[in-house]
Amino acid sequence: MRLARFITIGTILACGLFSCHLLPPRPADLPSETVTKLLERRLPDQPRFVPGEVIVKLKPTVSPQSDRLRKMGTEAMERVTSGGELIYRIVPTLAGTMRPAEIRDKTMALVQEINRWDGVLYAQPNYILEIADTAPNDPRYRDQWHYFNNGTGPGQSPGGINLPRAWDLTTGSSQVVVAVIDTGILPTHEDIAGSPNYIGGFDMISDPARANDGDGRDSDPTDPGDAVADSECFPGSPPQPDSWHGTHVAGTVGVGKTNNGVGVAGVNWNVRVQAVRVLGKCGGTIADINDAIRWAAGLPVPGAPPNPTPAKVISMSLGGRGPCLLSPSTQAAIDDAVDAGVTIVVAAGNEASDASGFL
Ligand SMILES: [Ca+2]
Ligand SMILES: [Ca+2]
Ligand SMILES: [Ca+2]
Repeated sequence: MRLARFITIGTILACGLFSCHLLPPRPADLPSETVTKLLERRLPDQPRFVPGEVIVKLKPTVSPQSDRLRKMGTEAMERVTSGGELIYRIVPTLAGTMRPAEIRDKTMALVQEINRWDGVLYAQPNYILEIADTAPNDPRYRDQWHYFNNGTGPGQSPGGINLPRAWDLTTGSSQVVVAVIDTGILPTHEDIAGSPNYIGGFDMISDPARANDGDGRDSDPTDPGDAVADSECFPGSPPQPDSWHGTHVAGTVGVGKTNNGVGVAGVNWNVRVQAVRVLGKCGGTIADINDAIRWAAGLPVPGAPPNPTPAKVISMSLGGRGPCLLSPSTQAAIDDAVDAGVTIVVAAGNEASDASGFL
């Protein structure tokens, strides 16, 4: 993605976004083993994608070449994305006879082949993105270090954003809607229940198994948890506890009540926060994320109701390994949202790695 097109304050925001305490139970109450697992959550070394699926953008005058697809053992799914892309997939009966490595290889071969066809603007895998790290390395960051002034002296914190001085100037505006594209939210959390800052959202996860709430897309972005067992995501994938990451991020933005003597304070005391759910068990697909970006921006998404309160700011604290050019469909979604006047803020991660190496 052309990072210059969005506000590249990811490092600052990432520090803020990952530092919220709005977790039930509070991290301090979690078993140390669980905390260790959360801290060890890292992006995989290689980009992951949905086996067998290819996102394809055709030129406007071109129609899907069904015969050609059939000969290749593929078909076009009925679903059309918010970017007008089609999703091709290996025919399920064929995929069922293939080993996982074969499906992965065939998916990449299909991407290369289809990109060579006349009339194709781009073809890419349906990448899977994940929480862009859950926490910085120092577990004590949870003690509001992010509110401090940046520095290493007494009462200071590297990466701190000096919030008390900012609050002297303003505690934010209820006119600003921030969409948090993440794992959803826990609306019954003691600091969120009854908060005027929470205005609902949408659950954009199309795969019920990934969604973990019993269905595909729906209007309730409540986070049912995203814990996974050993090897549940792919062979050898580590077990993970529920992250409650979306609640965590939204809490830092300011979805809860602030200055109420309960829980934590948000960066913005008066903001309106919309939860758009895309990350479930084993992460979320780029096709769902692209649709979530456009929905949050107030743009149409096939099959989803219009967003009654389009966002001025979209927060995406998620990522995957690989350069942005791997996903032209996401660049298109970002461009559409920016053209609609939305500021997009993305995590730069907490891994001291060049942000250009992440989707
Ligand atoms: Ca659902
Ligand atoms: Ca739901
Ligand atoms: Ca509070």
